[in-house]
Amino acid sequence: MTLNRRTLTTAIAAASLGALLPAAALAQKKIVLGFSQVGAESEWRTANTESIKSAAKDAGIELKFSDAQQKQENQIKAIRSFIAQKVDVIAFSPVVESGWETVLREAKAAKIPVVLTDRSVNTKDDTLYVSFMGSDFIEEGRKAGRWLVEKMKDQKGEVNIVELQGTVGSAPAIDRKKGFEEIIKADPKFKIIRSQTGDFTRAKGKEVMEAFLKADGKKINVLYAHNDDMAIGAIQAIEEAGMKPAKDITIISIDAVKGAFEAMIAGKLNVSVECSPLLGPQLMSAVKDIKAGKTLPKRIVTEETIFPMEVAAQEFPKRKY
Ligand code: GYE
Repeated sequence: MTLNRRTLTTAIAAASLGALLPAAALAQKKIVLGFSQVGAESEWRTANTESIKSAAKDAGIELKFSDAQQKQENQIKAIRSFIAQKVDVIAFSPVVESGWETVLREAKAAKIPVVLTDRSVNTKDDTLYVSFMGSDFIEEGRKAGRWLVEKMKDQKGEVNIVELQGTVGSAPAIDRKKGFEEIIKADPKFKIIRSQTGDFTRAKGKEVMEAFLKADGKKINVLYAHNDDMAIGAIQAIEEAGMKPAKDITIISIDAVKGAFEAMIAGKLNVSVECSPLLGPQLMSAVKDIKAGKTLPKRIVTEETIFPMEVAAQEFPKRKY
């Protein structure tokens, strides 16, 4: 090959580009993810936060993390600040289902993709978010209901149930109630005699259970708690009232966190329906896919099971949260 002027310049340009490449690669910007968390209300939430933080680190994603202390207004503020900072992707776990349209439109106008994790929103316009990843809360409620129906199948008289609901207006509180009721309504012997929110916390679970016990005491056959923390708080209230949890009152809860396994092993909780908080790795791969221009499924459902107290001791060592 004869080296004319043109090929020579091209060769020089290619060589200098090659020299520049490693530096350019080094300087490549990290993906920035803004994440607005609900709060720190439960063992589940703590595990969820930990999963998101460690997965971001492992994935080399820069995480801007904001804790809303269970207040929607704080989440809206955080999302607006992520928009102002021009993050690459916004993810959040909406504390309640409604009231997100305005801020989601602002994110859309700024062309920042939004991923919902754990809890969903009830907007009609599903172009306002890219994907929703998390559990099927209705199905969790159904699992709780099916377990109870089976456990009480030979019971002749009425089964009086008290219910500790999660945060008012939140997707898991709405759906876990719905799924449970759908199953138990098949037999009129099942009666929810009281239902109140315990806001997903131990302290509130205990407080509300105390009130239930004061009002109905020995009439109560079953406690259905929308999460383990409220059940654990309620167990204390039951013991303080001189009754035996899991014996005098059958207790069903949701999450299957370590605290629930400890209570089951101690014979104080009958069953916990699994709800996995380990959404971090899934979220980070979704963020990378979005940046790579891939299309994500609109709904990514977490696979889960149910743990009755009989298997608790054997399962406990395998639990990751
Ligand atoms: O069950 C509860 C937490 O949204 C699935 O929130 C989550 C729920 C979880 O506070 O413990």
